Amino acid sequence: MDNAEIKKITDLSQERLLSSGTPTCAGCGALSGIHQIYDILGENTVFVNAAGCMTLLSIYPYTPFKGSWLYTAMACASAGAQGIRDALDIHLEKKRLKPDDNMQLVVLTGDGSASGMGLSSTSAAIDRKLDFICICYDNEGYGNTGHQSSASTPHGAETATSKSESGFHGFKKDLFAIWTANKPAYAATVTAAFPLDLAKKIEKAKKIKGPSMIIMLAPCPPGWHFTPEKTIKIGKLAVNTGIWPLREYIDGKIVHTKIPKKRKSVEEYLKTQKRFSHLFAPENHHMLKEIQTRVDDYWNGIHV
Ligand SMILES: Cc1ncc(C[n+]2csc(CCOP(=O)(O)OP(=O)(O)O)c2C)c(N)n1
Ligand code: SF4
Ligand SMILES: [Mg+2]
Repeated sequence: MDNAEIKKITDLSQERLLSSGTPTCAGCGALSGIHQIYDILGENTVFVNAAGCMTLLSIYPYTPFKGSWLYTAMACASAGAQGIRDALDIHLEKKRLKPDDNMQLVVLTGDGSASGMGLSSTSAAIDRKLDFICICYDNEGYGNTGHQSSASTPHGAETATSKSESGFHGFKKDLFAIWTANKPAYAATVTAAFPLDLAKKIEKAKKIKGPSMIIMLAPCPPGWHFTPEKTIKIGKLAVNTGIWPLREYIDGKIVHTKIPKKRKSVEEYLKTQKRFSHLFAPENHHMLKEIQTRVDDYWNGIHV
């Protein structure tokens, strides 16, 4: 490819990036959270991105970030992060990079990758005590390829691959429990609807050396079937019904950073999204009860 061709391609991609404003959907809960996270992490950040919706943030050779971006296959973002960390460390050691120019390493992954094929490389990176922040935006499905079920899809939700009358038969995999079993330096759950809670946790993740794991509930209008202006309301309901516990794992202990004193009924959350509408049919009422019982059991079992 000659220089003229390269220029044509780069001009075209910049034009597309600038004209699209944002390549994600209106009301994207993941993007909203990433905005907040980036405000705290700052420009000296390298994103290592596992294939998914957020991959669209980068149109080669541009990204909306001032730092750097590496795109990887779904399974291996945490392995890619190790390579970048090693390269940065060599540059630091050889004084080719000033300590002030050191970069924060962030893996940006969807729930499909994080709770499925990305588990192995992430577990290995935690074992090696890689100094990175792994951020999983959890839109509870394979968003980028048309909202198929992932291991993180909640019980009963309708997805492109769970169209039966009772929705997804499986149960949402507990990624927080899996990650904390690996004993990282820090782990937390967040959502963009609670920006102060999110900010405090990202600050901590940035300061603590070693692997920090963040799971962010990311309401997704086209996947969950709601209109874009409801993203924040749905994030708040997820927390206030107790469906999405805000918690952190630090010094080997789990602490809840918000305990909803009077939990709203889970139905208030479920009825905001068409993916759950079939659960309100009389023959599925037992499923609503089951979902409520699981949430109640969780909160009755925690020690505060
Ligand atoms: C091994 C492999 N299988 C399938 C795909 C196709 N693919 C690209 S993105 C994606 C969905 C990933 O889901 P998730 O990690 O939750 O991210 P989201 O799309 O929801 O942002 C899939 C299946 C792929 N890139 N690699
Ligand atoms: S499909 Fe969902 S997660 Fe993906 S860009 Fe759209 S709103 Fe965001
Ligand atoms: Mg997803």
